[in-house]
Amino acid sequence: MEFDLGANYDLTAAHIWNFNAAGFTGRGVKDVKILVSSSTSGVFTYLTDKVFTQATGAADLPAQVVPLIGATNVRRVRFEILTAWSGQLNEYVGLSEVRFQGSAPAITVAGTNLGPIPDSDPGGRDIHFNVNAAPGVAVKSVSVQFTLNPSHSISSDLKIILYSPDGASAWIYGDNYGGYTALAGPYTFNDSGAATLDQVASGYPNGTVVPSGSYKAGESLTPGSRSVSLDLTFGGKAANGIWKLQFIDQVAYGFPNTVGTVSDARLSITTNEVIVAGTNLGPIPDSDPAGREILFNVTGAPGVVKTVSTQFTFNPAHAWMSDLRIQLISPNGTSAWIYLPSAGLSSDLLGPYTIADTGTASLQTASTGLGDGATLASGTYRAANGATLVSLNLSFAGDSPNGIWKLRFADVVAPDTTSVSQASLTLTTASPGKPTIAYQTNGSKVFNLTAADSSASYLLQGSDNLSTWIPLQTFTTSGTGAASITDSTARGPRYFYRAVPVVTPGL
Ligand SMILES: [Ca+2]
Ligand SMILES: [Ca+2]
Repeated sequence: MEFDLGANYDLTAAHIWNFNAAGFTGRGVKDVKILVSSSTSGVFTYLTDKVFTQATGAADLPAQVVPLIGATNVRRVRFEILTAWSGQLNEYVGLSEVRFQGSAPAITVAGTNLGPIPDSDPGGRDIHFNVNAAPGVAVKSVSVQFTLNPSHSISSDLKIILYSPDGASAWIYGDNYGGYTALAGPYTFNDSGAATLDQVASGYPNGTVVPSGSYKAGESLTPGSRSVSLDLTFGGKAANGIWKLQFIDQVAYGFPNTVGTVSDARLSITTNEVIVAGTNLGPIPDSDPAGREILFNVTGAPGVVKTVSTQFTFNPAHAWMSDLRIQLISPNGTSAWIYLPSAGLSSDLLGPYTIADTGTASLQTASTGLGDGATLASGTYRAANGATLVSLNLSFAGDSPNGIWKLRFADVVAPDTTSVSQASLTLTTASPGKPTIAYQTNGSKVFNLTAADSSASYLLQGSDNLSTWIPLQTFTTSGTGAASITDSTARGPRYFYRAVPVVTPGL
């Protein structure tokens, strides 16, 4: 049995619903060998052997969550079914449903317009990388790689610059010491490199080839090699568009091979999305408002929160869903209701349910009209406080993404019970920008923002106490991440402004 995921993903788990026709659960899959492939037609490699749990024939069975370790950059998954639960050799065999859980790996794009670098020509050669990710996806980190074949024999003759689609640039390589080493590669440039290519090249005698490897990006305009952070230069910018890697050959020498040919180039981008699996899964104590807190530990995410969604699954289904209250709490203590009932409902919750601003109905609205014992279908729903929809993005926009997030489940009515069997938190982040305020002689104030994300929308908020923030107006930034907003409203003697990145329905 093969699954084509439609794109490449780093998988963390498979959710398995085994064959579940009452009286025929022996046709369910028992022993299975799992293999993966990174392309639509390439070879499969062995990943793991698993035993899928036999279904019982009862309705509303939860999925079995099968961890997948080492399943990176997967396009296709193959289940080689070895046995059925009946043990019969010629059994019919099947599954009810399969879902895969994971995240998008780095976006890697091969360069086009490869070829020779024109000698002594400031126009140079531009290698193009056409990045076509999901709309609104912003850059978290950047890595670029190239190979010169034939090699370039006079290293000090070259300079190499990377441009993002909005025109921002970073030096990849430049020479500071007049090197006569040769460049061939492949050379990879990213923030985890230890030294610039120029620093390493200076340690090699003239005429030798600088070894391939991983380097920091660096520039040459000032004495001494200086490194450049590609992540700080390009972080938060829109990923989509044409990136350019420019090779400029500065001098014509009377030697062969002083030009070089770009024979291969790749750009690799990771995005600003963070997906964290919940810990402290388990039973929700019955008739106990303290409840159970699922924990999400977010570390190392750049910028501030832009979008928030969460997913969870119950096992077994919880009858009388209106026993439950569900709340998401950020590391700084800000909270938002996912589900706070304002109507009694006897239908069941099972999941997985994704709660996101992209959903339409709340859990309560979607369950209204379901009968006693019916189960709300898995899908994407809105957070809500009673009958009022809650924007998770707006609730947490501008907060720090890092720290322990909590998803609090309380079951306040006996006797029906359940456990939380799976939960995850997904955040995207954006630069908060750098604000300054200019006071005008007419009493109005101009809020200037720079170094914000060109791909994000922002909401200007005001406060007279630094704890309650009032929405003033939404705005977008220019291609360079700058904006200027005038507030003409008379304010009290102490008034504060901030801008938070927002993606909100209706805004
Ligand atoms: Ca040259
Ligand atoms: Ca209960």
